[in-house]
This record gives sequence, structure tokens and C-alpha cells, in this order.
Amino acid sequence: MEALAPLFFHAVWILSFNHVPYVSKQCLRIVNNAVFDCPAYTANTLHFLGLLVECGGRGEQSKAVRCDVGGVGGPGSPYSHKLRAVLRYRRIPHTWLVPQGGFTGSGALGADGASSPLQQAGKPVIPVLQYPDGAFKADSTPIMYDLEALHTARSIVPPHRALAFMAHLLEDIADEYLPIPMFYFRWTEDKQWCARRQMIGWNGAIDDAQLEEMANNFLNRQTGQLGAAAAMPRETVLSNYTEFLDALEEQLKHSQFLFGSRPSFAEFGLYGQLTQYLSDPTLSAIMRERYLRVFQWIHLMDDLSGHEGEWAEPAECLTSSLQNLLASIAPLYFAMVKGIQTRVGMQDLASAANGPKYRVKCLLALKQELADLTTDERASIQPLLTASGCWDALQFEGDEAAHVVPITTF
Ligand SMILES: N[C@@H](CCC(=O)N[C@@H](CS)C(=O)NCC(=O)O)C(=O)O
Repeated sequence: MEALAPLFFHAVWILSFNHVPYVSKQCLRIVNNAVFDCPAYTANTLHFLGLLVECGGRGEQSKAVRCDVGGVGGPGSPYSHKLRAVLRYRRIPHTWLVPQGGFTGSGALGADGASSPLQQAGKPVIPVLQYPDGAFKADSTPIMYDLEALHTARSIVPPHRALAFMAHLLEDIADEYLPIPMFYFRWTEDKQWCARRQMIGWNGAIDDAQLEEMANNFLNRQTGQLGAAAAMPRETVLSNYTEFLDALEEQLKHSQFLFGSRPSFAEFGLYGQLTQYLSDPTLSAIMRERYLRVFQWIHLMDDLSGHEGEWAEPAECLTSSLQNLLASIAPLYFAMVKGIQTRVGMQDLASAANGPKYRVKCLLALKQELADLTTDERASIQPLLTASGCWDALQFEGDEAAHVVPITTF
């Protein structure tokens, strides 16, 4: 089977939000052959995409490990989109589900339907992934690290440890800081549209009266969670947003990926948040008008299952555009987490799954990850981290090191 894999799993991909799907007869014949040898894989793939992909990267098929997983996500959840894009790029056989009727706008996710996979999973957040052994797990970042161990082909961790740290740093900044501009507009001036589209996403065919009620419930729930961000001046949030998109647009003139010609943790983190920037009215309008490369890159990232690329050496990717990209978001991220840490402290971090304490937990873990690099590895990224306003903020202060807890799935 392994020797024949390249033949059966010839890569054919045609997918984009704005491309007409086309699957040739030759491709369909290969799919039928493949069913014989790899039934569950092919069935899952076809179920989800209606398309055909390879099992591993070119020359990596023999290292690919069967790892069928089931993802449960939400229609407006950046972390769900991030994780699904990782599964697609890594060619991990999976199904994906937004449980219809699983959330009608109030209470905990999944509370509305006893049979909802969300309630079965019993997690306070989405996405949730059902692992090959049947266990449900939450928290996208440690899930992505687990998947590195479960399925070795097409890794998204750069092999150079200092670059792996950079990729994780950017992913964490994307996860924890980039929701702020999105949330700000989503739950202020765009709130009617955003609440309605998410309730339609969760509940499918509902009439206007049902939609009205659910959207109002959801609005009350979410605006209550906006917190201090609601008081930020509109112009400040907007300029933070456009500075980030300026830097990303510039980066995309030089390279589609940050650490070579293949995606890492960083790109998937950025992509997840950008899916929502692309959908919400105010931020989307600005992106469409001024940031065409970013706009199109989001579509590219959505499904990279046919993409092949290589990692670069540190000297090739520690560029001024990467530095500018980091500088456009990192100082805001550090200021935000520092402020949170002053407010909530460092106690009871272990059980935090999202929100303020989770952000503190993640930053402390990043500080530890940097401290764990060798002197040479740290030296290789220190200039870029210093110039982008990250180096000092990534050093332990006081007794912070004693409060580090590992970021694990739960
Ligand atoms: N650290 C988590 C965060 C996930 C998260 O915050 N998800 C949001 C939706 S995007 C959520 O489930 N919030 C809980 C709620 O709305 O009740 C991860 O990366 O998976």
C-alpha cells in the first residue's frame, strides 16, 4: 500500500471560496481505487470536501500515521477555523461539524441540546476535537501540538528551535490579542449583523421571529463579555487594526509564509483571527478596499491540503518585514497581558481555558519557552525580538517563573 500510495493519493485540489470546484474523471477514478485501500480516510475526505488529497507530503507518505479526528466548531469562532485549516493542511482525516441547534444564543455552549455533541464533549469552549481514542479535547494550541505527535507528516513547527519559538509567539499573539479589534466592532456597531449571522450559523433554517429572539439573547450575552475593550476609542482600535494589516500586506509582497514556503503555527494563528476580520462588516470593508493581498491570503490559508513547501534557514526569514509584522501587534499584546496580570494575578492559572487568566498563563509559558532555548538559539532571534518590542517583555520578572504551568488540552 505504501509503495502505491503516491499513485492512489495523487494530489488534486481545487478549492477556494471564489473558485468553481472541478474534479476530473481521472481524479474520481483514483478516488474509487483509493476507497479500496484506505476506506475511512477517503470516505472522511470525500464527506467533508468532496475532493481528493494525499495522505502525506511528497516523500513523506511512509511517515504519515492514521489519525482520524472529529472537530466541533462554531460559525464565528476564529479558533475553530484555525484548527480546521491545520487539519486540512496536515492531511489529517477528519470530519467537521457545527452542531445545528446546539446553541441558541444564551447560556453555555451546547446547553440547549442534550444530544448536542457540544454537550457530550462537555467543554466550556470551542473548538473541541475528538481524538482517535474517542476522547474529546479542547484548547486549540495544545491540540495542535498533540497533532504533531499523532501525525508526523507535514509538521507546522519549524525545525529550528528558535524559529519554532517565533512561530508559537506569533500564534499566541494572534490568538490572544487579535480578537480585540474584532470583538470591539463585532459587539458595538456591527452587533446586529454579527449576532444574526452567528445564530443562523448555529441554527440553520429558522424564521424571523426565532432569529430575532436568539440574536437578542446572544447580543446580551456577548456585549457583556466585551469588558474594558468597549471603552477604547474607535480611532485607536481602527489604527491598531490598519497598522497590523499594513505590515501583513507588506510581508505578503515578499512571501506568503513566514518561515519558508510552508505554513507554521504562526500563519494558522493569524488566519484563524483573519477569518473573522474578513466576515464582520466594518473590518471586512476596510480589508476589501485596502488590503487585497491579505484578503486573498485568507482564502489561500483556508485549504492548503495540496500545498508543498520547504522550511527556510533563520537568516532567510528573520527579515525586516517579519520584524514589522511583529512590531505591529506585539507591544499591544504585551501591554494588554501585563495590565491583565496586574489585575488578576498569577494564582489558579492551570484551569483557565480562555479569557484573562488564560492570557497570563500563555505569556508565562512563552517566557519559559524562550528561557529554555540554548544561548545560541536565543542570540539568533534576540535582535529581531528587541527591535520589535518583544525581548524585554519576554523575560521573567519577580517570581513569575514559579507560576509557569504547562498549556495542555483538557
Ligand atoms: N484557548 C481556546 C480558546 C477558545 C475560545 O475562546 N473559544 C470561544 C469561541 S471563539 C468560546 O468557546 N467561548 C466560550 C463561550 O462563548 O461560551 C482555544 O484556543 O481553543
